[in-house]
Amino acid sequence: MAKTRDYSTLLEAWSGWRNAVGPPSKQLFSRMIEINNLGVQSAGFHDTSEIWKNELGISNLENIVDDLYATIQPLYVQLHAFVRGRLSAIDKTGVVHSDRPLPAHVLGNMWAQNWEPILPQLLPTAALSGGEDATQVLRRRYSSFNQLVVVAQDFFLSLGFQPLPPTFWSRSQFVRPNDGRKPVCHGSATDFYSQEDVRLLMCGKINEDDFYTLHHEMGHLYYFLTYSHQPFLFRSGASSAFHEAIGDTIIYAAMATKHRHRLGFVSTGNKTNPKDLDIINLLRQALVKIPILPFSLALEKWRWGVMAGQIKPNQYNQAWWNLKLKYQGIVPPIERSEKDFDPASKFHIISNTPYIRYFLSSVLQVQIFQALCEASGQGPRFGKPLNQCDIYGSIEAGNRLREMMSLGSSHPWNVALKVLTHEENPKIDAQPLMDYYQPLHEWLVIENRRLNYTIGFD
Ligand code: X8Z
Ligand code: ZN
Repeated sequence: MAKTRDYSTLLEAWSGWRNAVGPPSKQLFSRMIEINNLGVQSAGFHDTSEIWKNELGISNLENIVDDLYATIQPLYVQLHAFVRGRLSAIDKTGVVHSDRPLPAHVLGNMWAQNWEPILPQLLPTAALSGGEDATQVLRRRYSSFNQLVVVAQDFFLSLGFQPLPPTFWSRSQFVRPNDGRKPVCHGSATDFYSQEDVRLLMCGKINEDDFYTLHHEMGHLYYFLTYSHQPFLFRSGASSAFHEAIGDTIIYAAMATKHRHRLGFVSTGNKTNPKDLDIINLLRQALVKIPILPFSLALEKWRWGVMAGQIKPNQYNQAWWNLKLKYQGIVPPIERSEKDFDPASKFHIISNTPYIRYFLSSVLQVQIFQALCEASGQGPRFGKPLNQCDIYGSIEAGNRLREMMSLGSSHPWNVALKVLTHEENPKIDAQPLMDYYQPLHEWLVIENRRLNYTIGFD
C-alpha cells in the first residue's frame, strides 16, 4: 500500500484483505460483543463501552474527545484538502476527484491512518531533492533489523535510560520467524513482571514505518522498566493513553529536522532552503501524526455505538463508513454492503483492543514533547518554536520523563502530567499540537487558496 501508485493494484490489495478477513469474522464479532455485554451487565454496567470509557480516568470522555477534536479539525481539513487537491491533479485515471471525499485506498496505508508514504506525490520532485528517502538510507546502512533496534535504543540512551536488558535481546521476536509458525505480527510490547523480563514482538522489516514503530514499542518497554520498582498493582501506565504516548513522544523528537540530519535522512549537499525544508518536514510529520486523530475517533465511536446497541449487526458496515466519511472525509473505493465487515480489517477491532487511547495519546505526546523541550531549555518559553526543539542527548529531558514514568499508576494521570508540565491543574490539551503545526497550517491555507482546492467534505 505504501509503495505502489497503481490504483488498480491498490484496489486489489485493499479489497482482497477486506474480503479475506471481513465476512468470516462478522458473526463471531457480534457474538463477542453480546458476551462482553452480558459479563459487564452482571456487574451493573449498561454495556462494555461504559467500562472502556472509564478506563481512561476522564469523566465525560466523549465530550472531552469531541472538544479536543474540534480544536484540531481545522488543521485536518486543510491537510485533507491539500492531499486531495494534489492527488486529483496528478491522477489520470479519474479515481480521485477534486471535490469529493478521498477514496480509502490511495493514501499509502491499508487503513488510511498514516499518509506519510504519499509525501513524494504531494510535492514536486524539486522540493524533495534535498531530502533522502529514509527507507533507502536505512537499507543502505543496516543489513539486519537488530541494528535498527540498536538505533532506536540509542535515542533512549541519549536521554539517560539504561540499555535494554540481555533477556530483551534474547527473548524478543524482531522479525517474522521462518520455521512455519504464523504469529500475530502486529507490533506489541510485553511486561513479564519478572526481574527485567520485557519483550518486543514484531515482524519487522527495514523501512521507515517499522523504524518508528520500534520507537513506539520501546516507549512501552522503558515504561515497564521505569516503574518496575512499584508494587504489582501500580505497574501500569498513568493511563493507557500515557502508555501509548511515551514512544511517540520520542518519535516526535526523532523526526525533528536536526535528528533526521543525524540519522542521515537529509543529504548533506542539499540545496533546499531551510525554511522550505522545515515545511516539508512538518508536512511529513503531519501525514504520520494527524490522520490518526479522525481515524481513531471514527473507529472508537463506531465501537461504542456497537457496544451500546445503537449500531446493530445489520448496520455495522454502513455505520462504519458513515463515521469514516464524517470524520476522515474518506469513502470506500468500491460499493460495500452488509455482507462486508470492513471494521475487521483493523487489528484492534478483531483483537478487541480499545482504541481511543491512541487519540488521546496523539494529543498528549505533543504536550509531553513540549514539557521535555522546556526541561532541556528550549521551546516557546525560550523564544524558539516547539517544532525546532532537539532533545536528543538531554539528560534534563530524560530525568523529567523518568520522574513521571516511575510513578506507574500509583497516582492519577493528572498528577503524572503535573510532574511533566509543572502546571497546577494540567488538562489534556490540543494547543501544543496546534502550536507545533502552526507554520504548516498557515502554509496549507495559503497553498489551498492559491491552488483553488476545495475545502471540506460535507
Ligand atoms: O497498535 C499500535 C502499536 C502497538 S500498541 C503498534 N499502534 C496503533 C496502530 O497501529 O493502529 C501504534 C499507533 C496506532
Ligand atoms: Zn502501543
